[in-house]
Amino acid sequence: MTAHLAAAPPTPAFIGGAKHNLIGGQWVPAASGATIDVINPATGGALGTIAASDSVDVDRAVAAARAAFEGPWSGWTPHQRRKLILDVHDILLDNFDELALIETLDMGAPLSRTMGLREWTSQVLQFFAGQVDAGTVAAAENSLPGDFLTLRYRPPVGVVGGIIPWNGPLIGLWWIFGPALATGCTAVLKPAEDASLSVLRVAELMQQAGVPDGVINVVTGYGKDAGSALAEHHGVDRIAFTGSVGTAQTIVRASAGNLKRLQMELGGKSPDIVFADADLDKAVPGAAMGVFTNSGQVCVAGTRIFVQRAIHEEFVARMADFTKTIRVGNGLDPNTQLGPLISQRQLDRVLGYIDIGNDEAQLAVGGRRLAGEYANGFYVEPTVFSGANNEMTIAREEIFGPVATVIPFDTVDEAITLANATPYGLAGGLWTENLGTAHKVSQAIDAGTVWVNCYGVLDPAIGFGGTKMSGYGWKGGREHVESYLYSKAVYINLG
Ligand code: TXE
Repeated sequence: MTAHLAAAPPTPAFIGGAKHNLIGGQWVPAASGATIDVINPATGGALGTIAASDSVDVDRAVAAARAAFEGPWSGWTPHQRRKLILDVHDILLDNFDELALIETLDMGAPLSRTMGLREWTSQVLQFFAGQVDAGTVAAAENSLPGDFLTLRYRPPVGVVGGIIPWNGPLIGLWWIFGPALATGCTAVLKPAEDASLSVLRVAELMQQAGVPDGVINVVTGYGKDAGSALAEHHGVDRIAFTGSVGTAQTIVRASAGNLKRLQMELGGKSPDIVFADADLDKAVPGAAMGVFTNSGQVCVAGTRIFVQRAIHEEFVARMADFTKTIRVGNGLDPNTQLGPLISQRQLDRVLGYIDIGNDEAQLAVGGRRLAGEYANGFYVEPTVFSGANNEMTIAREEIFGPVATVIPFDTVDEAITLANATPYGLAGGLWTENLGTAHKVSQAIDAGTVWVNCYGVLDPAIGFGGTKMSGYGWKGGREHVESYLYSKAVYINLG
């Protein structure tokens, strides 16, 4: 079903013109003067430009972050940092309608989703505000012979480089700025070339909230220029990356020069298992939106839906019916549930996989690019393939679009084997009314996060992360904050 845009909200004054980098508190163009056109994925229209930065700009940003790290910021108390994060929280919430609109225009997600990030942003910032004591000095009881005082410190690691993708910059930036502010690190963030505007506006607001110059820096540009320069830079102590496996491998190699600490959150081909005893009124929309949310551009998307054979036919029919009710359209329409894909490149990629799916399996619903008034945007219908098996390309490769693959299974053990037959290990889900099955299967799925009778729920205080080829390093929770600190012991001989 397509949603029709009636009256669009007014375009924020921030949109349009040339956007610059934030380096050491100054907004500056790329040293080369190069820019990247910003495209609205809903219309194909232009939204201005961002800086196409390279290693020269990254050098300057890292120098600014280092100077800030070694400057007065290092003397800020945990209480001052907590107050700063809460001030950032307040200014962001006061301006959230504008931020959501910028995100919708820049990366296509509907307002129904981006407006919903207000509550999430509030939670995540409050969480990090509560973590400012993670580095507080701890004195250990003397365990040595003689008269010793042992102190265990947790100093901040230093300058953190963040490289994030385009599928949710308003979420992704907090996994870097949040722990950096909480621990006293400084950061250089490179957002994705396809979606940088909301990050730039957040950075402006953070300046207004009083974040000192150089503590957060934003350098926009292509991965091969700005991203690789950050990954290689010897002035960067830690890299936090979210994106594709191939790019992660490049970054791991590039970061070897000064042995950076790394956090990698990569993609997945997550299983979502529907047992015959599941409540289908919940499982059908739950599993469907577990794939289609954000037009399938979600790292944890439950794209392999395993359905027990006894209910397989009924499930496919009900999922197809549900999918037909999903409203696809311009994200500015408050009724839109799914917006466009991020770019022509991503549209081509997803349509390519749909072609493969048509050869490999049966198309149950969807499968087309939207035409007519949508022809200039990058829209694709939510799509379900059935009659599939785990060996097919559409069941093995991350599509990162609204494409679900339904695969039948017979026994609990078979479901577990199939679910784990993937190089990825980011997430998984299962739907059952049987407590034993819920416990057994949730423990057996090799993944960092498993949902039972729900999908995609996330508490920043608990967090999520991956195993296998989905990466390493936890996002959220105390563990995440502690990964921005290192351990240091001081032994003092009092004798
Ligand atoms: O990802 P990249 P792309 C998957 C998804 C998608 C595919 C390709 O399957 O279809 O990856 O997307 C920066 N050094 N995910 O090409 O390249 C880049 O500028 C340093 C899953 O957009 O990984 C951007 O800021 N940085 C994923 C970021 O890396 C480099 C989200 C991500 O881009 C770089 C996104 C380099 N050499 C894509 N090359 C998820 N886990 O959510 C690129 N970058």
